[in-house]
Amino acid sequence: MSPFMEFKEVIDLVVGAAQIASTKNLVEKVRFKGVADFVTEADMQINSFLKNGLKILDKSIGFFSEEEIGKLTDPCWILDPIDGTTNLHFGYKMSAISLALYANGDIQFGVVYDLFNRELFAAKKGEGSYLDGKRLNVSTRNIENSLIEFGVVSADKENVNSEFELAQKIFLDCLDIRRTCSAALNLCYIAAKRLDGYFSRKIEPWDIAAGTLILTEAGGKISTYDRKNINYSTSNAIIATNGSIHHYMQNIISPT
Ligand code: LIP
Repeated sequence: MSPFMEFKEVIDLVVGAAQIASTKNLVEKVRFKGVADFVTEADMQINSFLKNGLKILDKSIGFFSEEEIGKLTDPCWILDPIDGTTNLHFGYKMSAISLALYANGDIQFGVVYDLFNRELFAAKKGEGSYLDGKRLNVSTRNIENSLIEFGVVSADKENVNSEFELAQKIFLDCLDIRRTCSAALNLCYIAAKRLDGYFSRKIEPWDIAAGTLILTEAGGKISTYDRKNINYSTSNAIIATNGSIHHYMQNIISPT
């Protein structure tokens, strides 16, 4: 039996919402939230579609989303209607809907739906991670053979030196690096052995809530730069890996 039976209607809602991102004029209609920070009409419409749909399923669960001012409650849905909005607006095909259920102080369920490849990543706490129904396990690659993704804070161009310095150091030790800008998909890609590590000095909870569970249920690790667990009520500095290279990444990013 699928571990996701109880979340079937939630998954159907997410897959249904993806249609909105296929509407050309909704993706082109863009508003600037800040430096290098866009919101399209598609983000707003997916937000409303899912908020209303989730409310009908269970009105006692809170709602915390990139596109709405609010705060984390327990229990709560954590939504990024489109993770990789800039990618979507530019036609760079790396964007996803990311939805997680936070309850009892942790993520209990997460789904990330790739808007272009139509791949569905999902995980339930204690029951594993799946890609289109197939169980996922992280790689066992060491740093020499690893592909590493990194995030930068696009809105803070004056303080990016540290990230590029770290990326350079890691680049010299690993196989190669990437920066594709959907943190949700980056975490799923580590779960699916397509990537081995990811780091970012500042990432928001909705970008990583679902991906964190998908990663850890596939055997991966995630921690903050100061070696703590993720705090889902605020932004975090994160290191996410296949587990095998976690010490290497921690030691290079924040040596004790
Ligand atoms: C984006 C992230 C991306 C990160 C950007 C941004 P958005 O999310 O997923 O990886 O580098 O700073 O936060 O804004 O497209 O949902």
